[in-house]
Amino acid sequence: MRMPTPRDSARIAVLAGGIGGARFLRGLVAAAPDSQITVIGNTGDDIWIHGLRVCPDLDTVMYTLGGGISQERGWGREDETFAVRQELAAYGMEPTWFGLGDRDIATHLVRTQLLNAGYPLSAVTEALCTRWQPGVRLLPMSDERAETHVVIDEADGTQRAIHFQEWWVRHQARIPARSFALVGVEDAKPGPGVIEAIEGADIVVLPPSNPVVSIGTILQVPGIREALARTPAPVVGVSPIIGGRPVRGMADACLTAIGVETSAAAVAAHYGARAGDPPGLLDGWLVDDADAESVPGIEGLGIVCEARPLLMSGPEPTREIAAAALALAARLRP
Ligand code: FO1
Repeated sequence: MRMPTPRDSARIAVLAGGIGGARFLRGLVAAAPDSQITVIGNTGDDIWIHGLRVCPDLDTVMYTLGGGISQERGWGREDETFAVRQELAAYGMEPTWFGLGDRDIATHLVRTQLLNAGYPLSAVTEALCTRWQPGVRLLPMSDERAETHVVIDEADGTQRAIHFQEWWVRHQARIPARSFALVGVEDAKPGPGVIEAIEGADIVVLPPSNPVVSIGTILQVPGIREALARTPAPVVGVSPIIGGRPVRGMADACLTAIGVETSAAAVAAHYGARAGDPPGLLDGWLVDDADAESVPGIEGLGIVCEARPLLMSGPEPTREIAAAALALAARLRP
C-alpha cells in the first residue's frame, strides 16, 4: 500500500545520528522526493585521530545518502583498503583500535585542512557535501567542539572518563557506562541554520538513532530542545527498540546507563510527550508490531502511537516506514 506523500515540498527537519539514522534517511528521501530535508547531525562522536578530525555521524549520513557508504560496515567507504592503518600499526602508532580507511582518510584530510584554515565545521560539511550530493542539507548540531565521554569504573574502584569512540569501538560498550558527559557542551551553540530548520519545519522527525548518544546528544546543545518545544511542526519519532532489543548498535547499554528500560515504551516516555507536564518532545511515536501491546500505554502519556513493521530490512520497507512517519505527522498537523 503506497502511503500518501506530502504533495507540496514539505520542510522536514531530522535529528540524526549514525547508521540507523542514515538508513532511515535513505527511506525518507525516497518517501518524500519533493521535500526539503534538513538533517541536524550528531557531532558528539567526533574525535581527533592521528591529527585528523573525524566526524563519524556526519560522514555516515553523507556517505550513505551520497552513495559512498560501506554497506557491510555501515560506516566508512565502500571498496575500502586499510594500507595506511597497517603502516601506522607497524610504527606502533596508537590508537590501533580505531581504523581509518585509505579512501576515508581523504575526507578527514580535506576536513582538517579546511578547519585549520579557519572554516567552521558547518562550512566544511557543506563543502564535503558538494562532492557527495546527499540530497539533504546536512548541518552539524554545533560548530563548537562537544565530544561524548563515558564514565567507567576502573579495576581499583575509581572512575575514569574515556572518549565515546574508545568505549564504543575498543570495548564494544561491554564495560558498563556509569554516565555520559558531553564535554564542552555548555559552551556550544546550535550550528548555523539549526534553530531555523526546527522552527521553520512542517514536520520534525526523530529517526531510530541511538536515543542517548545520538539524539540525546543533539538535545543537549543549548537552545535545541527549546526550539523543538516552540516549533509548530508535529514531532514524530520512530522507535529504535523492537521487542525489547535495539535493532543494531548498543543502544541498550546506553539506555541502561541512564536508567531507562530498553523498550519502545520506555524510550517514548524518556523523550516525553509535548502535551505532557513538563512538556516533552513527542507528538507521535511509531512502534513495531512486536510492541503493539504498548500502544495504549504510550497514548496514555499523550503521544499518538501506531504499531507497524519497523525493521529497515531493505530500501522498500524503509521507505514505507518513513512514509508512515510522515502520514502520522499529517494526522497530527494542527
Ligand atoms: N567503528 C568500529 O567498530 N571500528 C572502527 O575501527 C571504526 C572506525 C571508524 C572510522 C571512521 C568513521 O566515520 C567511523 C568509524 N567507526 C568504527 C564507526 C563509529 O564508531 C560509529 O559510526 C559511530 O561513532 C557510532 O554511531
